[in-house]
Amino acid sequence: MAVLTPAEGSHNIDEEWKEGEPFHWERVHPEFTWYETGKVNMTYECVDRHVEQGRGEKKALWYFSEHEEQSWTYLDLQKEVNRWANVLKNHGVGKGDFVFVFLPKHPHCHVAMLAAVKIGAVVGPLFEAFMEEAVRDRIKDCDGEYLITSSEFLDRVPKKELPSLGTIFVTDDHVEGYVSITSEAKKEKEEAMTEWVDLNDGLNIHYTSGSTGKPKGIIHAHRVMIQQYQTGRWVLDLKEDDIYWCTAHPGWVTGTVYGVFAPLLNGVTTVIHGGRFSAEAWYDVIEKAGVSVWYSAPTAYRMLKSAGEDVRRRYDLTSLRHLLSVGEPLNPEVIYWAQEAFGLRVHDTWWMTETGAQLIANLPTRNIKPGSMGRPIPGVEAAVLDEEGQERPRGEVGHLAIRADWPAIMKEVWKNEEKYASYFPHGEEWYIAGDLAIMDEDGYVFFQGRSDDMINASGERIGPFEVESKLLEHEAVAEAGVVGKPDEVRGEIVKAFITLTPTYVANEELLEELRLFVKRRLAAHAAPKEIEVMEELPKTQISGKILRRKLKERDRVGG
Ligand code: 6R9
Repeated sequence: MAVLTPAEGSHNIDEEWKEGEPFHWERVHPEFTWYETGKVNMTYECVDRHVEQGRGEKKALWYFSEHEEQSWTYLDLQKEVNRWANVLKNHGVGKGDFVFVFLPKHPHCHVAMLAAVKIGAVVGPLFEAFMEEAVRDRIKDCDGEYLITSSEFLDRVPKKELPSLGTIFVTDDHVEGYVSITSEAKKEKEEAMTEWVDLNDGLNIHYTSGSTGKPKGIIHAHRVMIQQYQTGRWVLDLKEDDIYWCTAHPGWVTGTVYGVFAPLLNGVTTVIHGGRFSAEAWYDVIEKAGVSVWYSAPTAYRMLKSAGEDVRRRYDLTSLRHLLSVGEPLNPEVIYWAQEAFGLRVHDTWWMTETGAQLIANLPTRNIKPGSMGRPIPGVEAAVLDEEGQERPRGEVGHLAIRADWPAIMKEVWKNEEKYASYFPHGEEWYIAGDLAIMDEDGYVFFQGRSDDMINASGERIGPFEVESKLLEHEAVAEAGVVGKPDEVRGEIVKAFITLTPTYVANEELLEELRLFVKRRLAAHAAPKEIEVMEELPKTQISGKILRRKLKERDRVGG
């Protein structure tokens, strides 16, 4: 198997940890104020601490949109967070209250979240493109009392259906019937009291959709900072002078953990880009800001790839030094493309809303095996188990499990102990992720699919990811989603949904060529019996993951 060796250059982890050495998370504790005081607050560690330590003039946030650029120092951020925190307090927000934040990617979203956390509230960031129902389900589930939003989003807030909602704050100056947090903040002091809480007190809530039922509220506690800081340091490799950009909105856990908390904990400059994806706009931000560390998702990398070399060559992207990916399997083809396009490897990372921070990753110092998510990070132990909870032999597929003692693990599933318990079917020792994976002799973990995505065709188990990645190697294919389609004879057949790259048109000849392409390069049984060309693949709204479940349903209904 091809192995990509690390590039030259030094990384934070070099001097701090050697491969094979044990690592205990306690080692990180002295980095924080609570190590001495026993009391903690995420906002203090993200913002105030840097000002107190003389980094107040350093740029904390750097915002780009089509019409505007803003830059905020750590001191600016501290003052505004404090003013907003005072306004929230004046309106009765207190420790443990739920404060939902429904705002676009903008510094105000950061300020709102940090202000709520500063006074001990539990913040619930909502994805900017949510429609009425999604907003309602989430706020209703935990009887949310407060919401910070903007006037352009108000028509998606079904106020009448949300009796628990007391105050709605808007980030505009005058809107009848709402509290303008921005104008009230102008009258407030630049200082605010920090609500010192315990490590296990609630910090934020993110709703995740399972395969059934309504989304579940995953609550994290302030202790997540131990791992969020440390993974920022070792996995993202954030250093003093980095300009860092995570493309996710805080409504997705990635945007909260690695777009807001981890970079601020590490004291770097965070880039925020308002607006939608376009290859031109994104490359432009990288060039203008001089982004050095970039964290995005496979879908974004694939879109940049299919936007073509001509577009990319128009921008100076030489500031980039470290690329990362999360959320979906990272196809080897994307890694090879990035090597050509940027001269850099893409470092995959694996984690979940429930896990609170990265657990498996390609550390900057390790070899990368394209197709693998990497290995457990220091302080994390992973295994691949069978249905009974026994370890599977190396090289064989099973349930991905993590020894349940990492600091960022969720605190609870809101009002749903049963759901919480379902992650621990074999007792407290192992957390079962719901992903299927293979671990090789060297401990590298290869993602195979969600447990419910595996395909069983005539008794052969086929992971959709492998077939998708193979299809992607063909230059006609821009994106691919592979599912099992019910079949009377074979149980299931492999069915591929694809989108084409710009110069290709769908015809029988091409589809046959693709079938043969997979058959010759992978295996006959893995070659899609059916291929359907789509304009666009269905994706999760928040994180852009290909929705295999939707593709499956489509097949059942459409035949
Ligand atoms: C952070 C995040 C979690 C699920 C997870 C898995 C998939 C995440 C991945 C990956 C393959 C990776 N996933 N990272 N699959 N390779 N590097 O994505 O959280 O939205 O809760 O999703 O996403 O299936 O179980 P969340």
